[in-house]
Amino acid sequence: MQLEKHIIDEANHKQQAAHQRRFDFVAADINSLDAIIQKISDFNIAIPSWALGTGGTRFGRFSGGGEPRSLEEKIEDVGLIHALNKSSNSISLHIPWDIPENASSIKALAAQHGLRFDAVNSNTFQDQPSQQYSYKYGSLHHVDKVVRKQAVEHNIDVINYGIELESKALSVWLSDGSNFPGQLNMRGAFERTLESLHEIYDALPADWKVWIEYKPYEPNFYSTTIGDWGQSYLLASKLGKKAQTLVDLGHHLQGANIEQIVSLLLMEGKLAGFHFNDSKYGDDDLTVGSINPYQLFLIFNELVEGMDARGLNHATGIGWMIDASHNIKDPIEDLLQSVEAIKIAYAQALLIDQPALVQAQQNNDVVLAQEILQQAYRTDVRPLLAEARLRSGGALQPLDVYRQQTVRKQLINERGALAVSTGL
Ligand SMILES: [Mn+2]
Repeated sequence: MQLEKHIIDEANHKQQAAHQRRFDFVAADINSLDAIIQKISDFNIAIPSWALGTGGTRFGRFSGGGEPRSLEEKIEDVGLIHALNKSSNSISLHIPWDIPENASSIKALAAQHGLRFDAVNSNTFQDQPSQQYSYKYGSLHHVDKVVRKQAVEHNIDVINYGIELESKALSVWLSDGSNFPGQLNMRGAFERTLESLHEIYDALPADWKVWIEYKPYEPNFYSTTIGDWGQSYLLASKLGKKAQTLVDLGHHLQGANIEQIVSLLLMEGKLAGFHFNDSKYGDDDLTVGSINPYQLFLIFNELVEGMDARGLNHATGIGWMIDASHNIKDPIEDLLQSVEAIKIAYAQALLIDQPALVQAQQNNDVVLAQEILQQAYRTDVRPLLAEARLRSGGALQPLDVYRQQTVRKQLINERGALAVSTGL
């Protein structure tokens, strides 16, 4: 299904007076208001194809009903999100869960919804029925060359699918690691991973990047071969300019200072981009901003400051993507909330008085530095986001419209209560 523009316009009309009151209140104190609203409008976050279904856990999976049954229906769902929030203009595919059988018709369908294709993601953490060798003991780091070769070839296949869709990046996350001490020679595993990644790197088109994701544990519980940003950075540095480190917010041990990691990767030109989610304990894949919105704001402070220092365009300088797939919410509602939370943190970071912060840091005025950050963080920027959506043709209140239009009920009628999306 598609949401007609007049439905969004009618909903906006009803909310216009209340919006204007809230907007005028916050706008009165903001310098270069239109430039900030334009930046908020330009900032889009890619939706992963695996987030349109209800995620499961190792204990079970509870479908929410009306889940997309095909890549085409996943594109339709992202189209719904984008029609409402005008902030999700691309989709990130996971191969082999979402193989585009006919690239030109898939591209045409995406274009109808105003969408393009973000990074393509390979998968060597599961065995597929068609493959010859198992990844039980790893893929790119495997001790057996034939397994590594199979995994390298899969990644090259993914690049080729991506070329047809006009993607510009391959995103690699490896589950390779060990469950028990002694299982693996860690240096050997790293060296084999580097060698495999070199072969993949050599297959990248000139204008492509490879994004190397890290994760400290799970599914392996003793060591992960690309376990932290240092290991990813080391690989990316050895590979060359087209390789960068991807930061997934859920892939850190508790208490890790992610904003510092981001700051230094940006400094080195090695920050590929983000996988957004939130977590309380581990890689929980919770809705962005649901647990620790202040941390997200602090990360965006480093991003905005660091991107400005390098002259990067905020919207396109690095990759922005959600990587979450929670198990009880309506996935579309979850994604609307996540995009909103990301853009709130971004907008708040844009409001930080950077010259004053620099001065406070120079003076070692710790109290004032904190006040400057929290002045921005405690500003309710939601009316700015709503205004940016309004100006872009989206909904003032996307979630309200989604619910008023009973979209999920219609999707269930169309696809069935038992429709199950491919993926996790
Ligand atoms: Mn991720």
